[in-house]
Amino acid sequence: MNKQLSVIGVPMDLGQMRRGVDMGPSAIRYAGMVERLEQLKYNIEDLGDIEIPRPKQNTDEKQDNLRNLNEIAEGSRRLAKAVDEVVENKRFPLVLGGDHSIAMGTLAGVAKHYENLGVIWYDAHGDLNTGDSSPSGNIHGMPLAVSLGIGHEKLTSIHDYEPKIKPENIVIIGARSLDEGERVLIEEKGIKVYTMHEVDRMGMTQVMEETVDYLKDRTDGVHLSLDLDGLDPNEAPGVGTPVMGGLSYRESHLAMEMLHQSGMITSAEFVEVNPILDEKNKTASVAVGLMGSLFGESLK
Ligand code: EXY
Ligand code: MN
Ligand code: MN
Ligand code: MN
Repeated sequence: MNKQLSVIGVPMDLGQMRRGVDMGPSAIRYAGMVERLEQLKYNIEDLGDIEIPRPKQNTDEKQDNLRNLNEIAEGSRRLAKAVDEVVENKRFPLVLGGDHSIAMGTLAGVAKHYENLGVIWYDAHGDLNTGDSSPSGNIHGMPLAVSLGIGHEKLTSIHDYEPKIKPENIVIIGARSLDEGERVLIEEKGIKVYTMHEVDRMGMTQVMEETVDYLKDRTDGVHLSLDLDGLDPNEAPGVGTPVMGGLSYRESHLAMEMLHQSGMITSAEFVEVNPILDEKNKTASVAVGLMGSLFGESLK
């Protein structure tokens, strides 16, 4: 794994309705991220936070069922530029959210550097909505579709190219809340999904073995987009859209260890940590614990 890490915080809360997720990057830093990774002998440069524009109008006004479209598009462009530069400098981008809408910017910055970027989407949700299919108008439920080039042009065109990724290079893990339009898209595009049902039946070991196997020959880099709501809300309560019956901390820890062993992860983001909804920074600590495993902590 690349030992040169660049951390970028993205205090974005415009992709959904619960305030507080903009403080996610601080919460993760306070949970001891840098110290934890320095122990693993990484060289860490913290680039601070991207500036996110504040909406001028009432946040409930939507354009084409897309809440805060212009501000999110602008924030994503700034993030894409910063991430692009990190990859250009041969460093590993580690992005801290912020709600999951930030993945549009992260992927825009990363995918430019790969022919076939793989994406592991660790999440209770598919994030495959568009303005037309979304029940909420919340853009944090759309970044995976946008990255496939599906959705509003102001979003799909971020960083001046599209699409960013291909459907056959995606693996979704932990899904248990998919809207009708998302199911149709998954079927139509042949996106690989391990729902909670499959995780329960197969076990996380097999899910990760298959995931690594599936991605290793077809991709030239793999981005991990880890939404903390992929975990069960009992263990990661500080998220805006919790869904019961999620992945355990132990399963997630194992998944991160296996990804470390695979050596295939070339960029990562940890999103949806909302310290206002959290219990004593528990969810941020879980995020840092998972980073420890992803970046190579082990008991031996
Ligand atoms: N599917 C629902 C929607 O589009 O409104 C909920 C999306 C939640 C997205 C979270 C962050 O992963
Ligand atoms: Mn998500
Ligand atoms: Mn989610
Ligand atoms: Mn372990």
